[in-house]
Amino acid sequence: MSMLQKILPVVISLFLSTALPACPETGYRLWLRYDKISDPVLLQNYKSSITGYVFVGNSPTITVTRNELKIALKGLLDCEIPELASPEKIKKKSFILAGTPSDSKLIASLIPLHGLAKIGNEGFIIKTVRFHKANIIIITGNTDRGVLYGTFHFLRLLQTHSNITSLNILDTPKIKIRILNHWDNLNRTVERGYAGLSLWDWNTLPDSLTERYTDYARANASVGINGTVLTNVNANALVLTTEYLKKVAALANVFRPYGIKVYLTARFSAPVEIGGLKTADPLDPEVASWWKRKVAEIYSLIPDFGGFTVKANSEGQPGPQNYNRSHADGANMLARALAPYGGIVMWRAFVYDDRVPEDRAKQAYNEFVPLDGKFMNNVLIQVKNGPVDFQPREPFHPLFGAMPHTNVMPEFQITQEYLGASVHLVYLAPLFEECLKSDTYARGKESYVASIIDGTLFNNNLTAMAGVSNIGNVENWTGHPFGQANWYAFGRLAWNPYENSETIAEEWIKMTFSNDQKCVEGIKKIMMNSRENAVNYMTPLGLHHIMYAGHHYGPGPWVSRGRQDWTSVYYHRADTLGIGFDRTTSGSNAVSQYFSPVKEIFNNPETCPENLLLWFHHLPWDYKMKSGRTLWEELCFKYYEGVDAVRQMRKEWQELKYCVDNERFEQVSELMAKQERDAKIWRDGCVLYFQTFSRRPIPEGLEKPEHPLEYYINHKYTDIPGLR
Ligand code: BDP
Repeated sequence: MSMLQKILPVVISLFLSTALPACPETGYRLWLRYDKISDPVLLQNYKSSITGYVFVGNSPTITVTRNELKIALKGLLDCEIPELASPEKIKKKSFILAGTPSDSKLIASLIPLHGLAKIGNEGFIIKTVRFHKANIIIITGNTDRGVLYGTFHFLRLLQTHSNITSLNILDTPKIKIRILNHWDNLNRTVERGYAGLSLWDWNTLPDSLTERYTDYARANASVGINGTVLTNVNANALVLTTEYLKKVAALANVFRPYGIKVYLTARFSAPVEIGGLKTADPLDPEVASWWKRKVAEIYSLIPDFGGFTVKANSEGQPGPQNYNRSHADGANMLARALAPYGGIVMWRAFVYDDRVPEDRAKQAYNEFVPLDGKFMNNVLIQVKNGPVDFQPREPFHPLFGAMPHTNVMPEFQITQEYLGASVHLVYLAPLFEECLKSDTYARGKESYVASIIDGTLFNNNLTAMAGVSNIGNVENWTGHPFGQANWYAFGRLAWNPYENSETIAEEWIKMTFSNDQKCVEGIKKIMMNSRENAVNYMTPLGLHHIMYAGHHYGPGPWVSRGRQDWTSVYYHRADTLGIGFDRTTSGSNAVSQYFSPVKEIFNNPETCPENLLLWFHHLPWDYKMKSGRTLWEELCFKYYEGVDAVRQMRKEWQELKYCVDNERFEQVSELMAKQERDAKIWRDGCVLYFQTFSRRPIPEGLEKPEHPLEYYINHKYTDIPGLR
């Protein structure tokens, strides 16, 4: 063979690999990309540590886990890693051994029992063990689900280029139920959804089960999410009919191997609407037995059904109060039907009514605290992170810590209803973290929200955390490529509510974009600043609920018509004297719902954190802020700071072009341009509107708004996904 003949194929393949464009990046793979490890030294090191793998056990969970590892290793290590036979006979030097100790005597002999005793039924151990001159990486747990989570954790180590030479990891979730809430309707529209239609294609279910359902389950399992409520909290009783339950069962079958249970929203009036009863009164025996029969039917189709989420007597939804019964009467009636099967009820505390002459922020507490101790053990009260409604910034909800004899779970919103939909880059983990790390003082210092919801403060066995999903059927799942980070971060925080958002961001960036250190730092900076920036250009200094009525995307501080507690003027209370909602002891007294010293801190404008000032106080325009500026000036500066930060972020993104694929680079660049445009609309609309009360100039040196106030009031958005 001539030299030319020898090198020709190499030259051709080299040419092809450089000349052919890489596959276009759609974002579909989320953080489970499994591209080849770019660092050649590390790649070699991983290859010599993983020369084969063996799984023991053959449950559906082990099968999908084995498959995940196989695909991932092939991608990451760029070669087929052999699956080995029985571990005892292996001659290899370094391999992975995965399974439970009950399926493998070898694992049982190598993993200490006291370790296994610590990890419950979902935790895992990853440990490098020396055995007959071989290094074995053992991935184990007490159950196959532990092995599944351990395998995803191990893959995350590879994806984030971590050292795997001598592993000794033990991890277990701190919260039992880690659940997404889909606000998906049966016609496939998604309430507050900005990423296309619902994933659930009810027309083609139960027969057609697309790959997407499996990939959804994989993504959730990879971050530890173990439950999904398929339907909108504004529920449709039809989903409880036999026809739909069969479709739900088909999805449950797909999700089961990944450790994910399905849950449904229960419309309280279902016994009337689909059951033909005259009433849905929870104390009526016929109603209770209708639900018992319905629940029995559900479990006959879905043996591991999770339970119900219920929005009752809230925003027009039916509930027990329609029959003069309490929330406890309603929740317990459903809980009794579910209890024999191990099912649960997540009963939402998002209850308020404009006919109640009381500050909306106080109503949930007033309604639920007197019911503390009256709920059954399989009920959780699902509380939004703040007392109003998923605003860019709210204080923590005063119900956290106020119901020591009740299971209380938080609900966060992953979909960005009030934070720029799928157009603004806003990394939400710092918002979630702010709530979780708030000290309620319910049992003295260090009574963090996290320690209430993980059951440690009040000894609850049943714990949960819910996130309102931002997922739809668009190719990249979330619309904005950075929306994926919010899904990811929710899962990681539900697994460990003490984790910090920066660590989570770093992991996600490495898995989703690049391990290049400069790149990671650059993207992380953008993400970590993004939530505060959005607060600044939307609702600085504790302002809240001043968005456009209806779609909630743009500003609407002028909204004053219709139901009072749905207007903006109800919340900002601006007048010629000042601005802000007086919730002090001399105002609505919402501060009294917090424990000391939190209530005193909030009650005094001098000690109240400035970022919550106008949440708790109505202050004069000339009130002196810590910066030395007046309140009016500070408000303007914050709004301008917000827009300037978006401009800065755009510059920083441009510098990252070298490490981001073209598709996502361009998509994010375009979205950031829109974000700047719309941040400016927020700023200018709000500043001009509040100026009509403050009657003071916009401080020297700040650019003047482009248009008069009327322009912002009449502005219509034509290019924002999902706005209706
Ligand atoms: C509000 C949303 C509304 C939801 C409601 C809820 O605007 O669409 O139905 O929350 O959580 O923020 O029930």
